[in-house]
Amino acid sequence: MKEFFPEIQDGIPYGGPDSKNPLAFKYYEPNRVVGKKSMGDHLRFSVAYWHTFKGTGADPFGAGTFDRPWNRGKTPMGQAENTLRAAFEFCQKLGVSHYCFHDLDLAPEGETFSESCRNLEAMVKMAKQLQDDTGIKLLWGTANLFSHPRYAHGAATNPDAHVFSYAAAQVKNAMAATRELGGENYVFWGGREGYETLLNTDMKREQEQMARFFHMAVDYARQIGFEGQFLIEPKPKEPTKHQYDFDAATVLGFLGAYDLWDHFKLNIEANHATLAGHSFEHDLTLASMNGKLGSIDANAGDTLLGWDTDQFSTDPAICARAMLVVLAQGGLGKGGLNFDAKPRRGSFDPMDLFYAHISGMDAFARGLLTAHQIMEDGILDNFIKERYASYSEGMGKQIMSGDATFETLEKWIMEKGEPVRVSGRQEMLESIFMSYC
Ligand code: XUL
Ligand code: CO
Repeated sequence: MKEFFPEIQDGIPYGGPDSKNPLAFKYYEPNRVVGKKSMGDHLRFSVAYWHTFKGTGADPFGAGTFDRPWNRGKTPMGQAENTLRAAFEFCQKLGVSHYCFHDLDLAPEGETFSESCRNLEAMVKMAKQLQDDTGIKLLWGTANLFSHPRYAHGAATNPDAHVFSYAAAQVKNAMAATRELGGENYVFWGGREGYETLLNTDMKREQEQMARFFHMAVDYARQIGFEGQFLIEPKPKEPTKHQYDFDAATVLGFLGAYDLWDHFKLNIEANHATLAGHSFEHDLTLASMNGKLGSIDANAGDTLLGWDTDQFSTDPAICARAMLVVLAQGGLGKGGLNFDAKPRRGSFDPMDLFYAHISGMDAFARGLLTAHQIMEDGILDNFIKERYASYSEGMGKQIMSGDATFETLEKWIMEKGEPVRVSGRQEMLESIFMSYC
C-alpha cells in the first residue's frame, strides 16, 4: 500500500532534553510514569483531522499552499479513503493514541442528505477497521454545522426551523458515527451560533432554540445508548461577531439557566480563551472549579494577532500552568489534549506536520513534568492555603459557616480596628514558578 510519509519509517524516537533532532522527542516518553500514571495516560494526545489532513493553508488573501498527496483521488470518496489511510499512518508513526473529526472531515457531503449519510457510514466502517488494526482511538466526534451556506445564519440558532431540523439530522448521524467508533466524547462547538447585528436578531429566542437542540441531543444519546461525555467548546468570536458560547463562564451560566448542567462538560481551547481576553489557565480553572473541565483543545494564539491562529504551543510555561489545573483535578478522565492546531501557510510540506506535532507534544510533556514537580513540592499550593488561613479559624470560620452577620462583624471591627496588610508576593511566586520551568 502507498505510504504518505515515507521519510518516517520507525516512528519518532526519544532523544532526551539534550537532543537537537527535530524528529525526536525531548520530553515525551509515553511509558514514563509521572505520579500514578504514564505520560501517555496523562496527556492522551489527539490529532485534529480537519487541520492536519484536510487543511489547505488557504487564507482570505490567497489559495491553499499545503502539499497533501492524500487529498488527491478520482472521486470525493476515493480522496476520503486516501485521507483516512494517511491519517492512521501519521498517527501511528507519530505515536499518538487518539484522533478527532467532524463528520465532513471524514466523509464528503453528497448531493442529497441521504447520500451524505451513506458516505459517512462507509467511511465509519473503514475507520473502524483501521482503529482495530492500529489501536488508535477516537477522542471525540462532532458535526460541521458552519461551513455549508445553509448555516450562514446559524444552525440551532437559525431563524428558520428548517435549518434547525437539518442541523439536528446531521448531529444525529454524527453522534451515531461517534458511538459506532467508540468515541469517548462528543463536542459541540457553535460555529455560527451567534450574531452579527441585533437589528435582525432575537437573542433570547436564539438561545432558547440552542437549549432545545442540546436537550434533543441528550435525549438521543440516551436513546442510542451513547455513553460518551458531551462537551461544549467556548469561543467568543469568529466566525460571528458575538458567539453565544463566549467563554467558560458564559457557557456554565447557560447550562444552569436551561437545566442542562448535569449533561455537559467543557472543551477548553487555549486560543479561544485568549480571544475572550482570558489566559488559558483562567478558563481551565473556571471550568475545573465547577467540576466541568472535560477536555482540552491544545493550541496557542499569537499575542500580536486578534484572531484564532491555531498554532502549536511551544511555551512550556503556559503548558505547565495548564497541566497544574489538570493534575489538581486528578486528570482529564475521558478527555485528552487535542491538537486543534495547524502549521503556518508557508510550512506546506507534509513533514512540517511531524515537526509541529512533535514540538507541541514536547511542550505539554515538559509542562506535565514541571507541573508534577511543583505539586510534589507544594510550595505554591502551601502559599495559597496560608493566604486564606484566616477563614479556617476564629471570625473567618464563623463567616464561612454562616454564623457571622454584618452586625457581629461591625462589633468585632470596633474591637480589632485596622487589619494588618499582607503582601501578595506575586513577583516572589513568579520567580519560584520560573525556577521549575
Ligand atoms: C474552531 C474550533 C473547532 C472545534 C471543533 O475554532 O476550535 O475546530 O474544535 O468544531
Ligand atoms: Co477547537
